[in-house]
Amino acid sequence: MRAAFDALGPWMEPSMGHEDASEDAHASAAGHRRYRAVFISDLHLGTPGCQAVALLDFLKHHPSDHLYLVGDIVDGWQLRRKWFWPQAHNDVVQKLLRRARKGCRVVFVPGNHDEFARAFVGHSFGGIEVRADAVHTTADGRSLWVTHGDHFDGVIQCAKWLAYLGDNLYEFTLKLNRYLNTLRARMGLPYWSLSAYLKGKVKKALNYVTDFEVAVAAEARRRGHDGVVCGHIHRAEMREIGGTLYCNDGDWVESHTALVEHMDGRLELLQWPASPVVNISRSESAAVV
Ligand SMILES: [Mn+2]
Repeated sequence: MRAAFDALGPWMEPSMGHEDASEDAHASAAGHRRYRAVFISDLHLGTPGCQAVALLDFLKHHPSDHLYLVGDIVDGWQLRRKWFWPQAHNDVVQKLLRRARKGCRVVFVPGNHDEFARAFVGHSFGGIEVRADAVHTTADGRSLWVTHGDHFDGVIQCAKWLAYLGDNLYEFTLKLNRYLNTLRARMGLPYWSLSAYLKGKVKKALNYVTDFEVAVAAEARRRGHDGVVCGHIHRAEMREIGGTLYCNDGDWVESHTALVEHMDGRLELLQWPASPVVNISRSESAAVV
């Protein structure tokens, strides 16, 4: 628990009022559109992979009435192993706290990487409410269940295994492939393609993604909601699954994506800096649902 409080330390720093006025002036001068709600997850603050600078810029350009932090905001797993906390990560935390101070309702739904915060469900820190999950009602009356999504790992075989594998694995396997085949050649064995083997694995991985999406949507429906907003699998997506709207707001490690609700209730996946959202290839109507 001590570690949990330590990790929360940056969240609880005193306000930095001096930047407020200038930033507000900047926001209104630039005429940034205001959104009803912004959903972000999988920031993984505390890891070198976190795209904190892009995220800060995104937050500056997307003021909102509601802000949902949909889990894996601070990566407690990584911080426990090695402390990594550059200024930009602190700036993100300050920005979130400042947003709460300025009247935005900020709700933090912890994920598995910041599960330490689950001990504080029902409390609020600097105006940020910590919730096990949340329900957001859109301007057009749709009820969205907001959950990180890691609880569905149990229903998806090997998802935990997948969670630990990243880009590093790919590079590692390429090296391994060369090494293995050098050995095989020495032993007079024919070339064996590890990459072909992995292609099969990747196909299976895509099945996990689909299984995850279907499971989360089904649970939202079972709970009586029109849709769900989650994160966790770092794959931005918005589509109907069996009549339930499945939204995954992506991540700020690779894809720099967020889900936003316009003032009229329209939901949209955004990538920042703006560019085609590469991750959501399977959705024909990726832009707006
Ligand atoms: Mn997660």
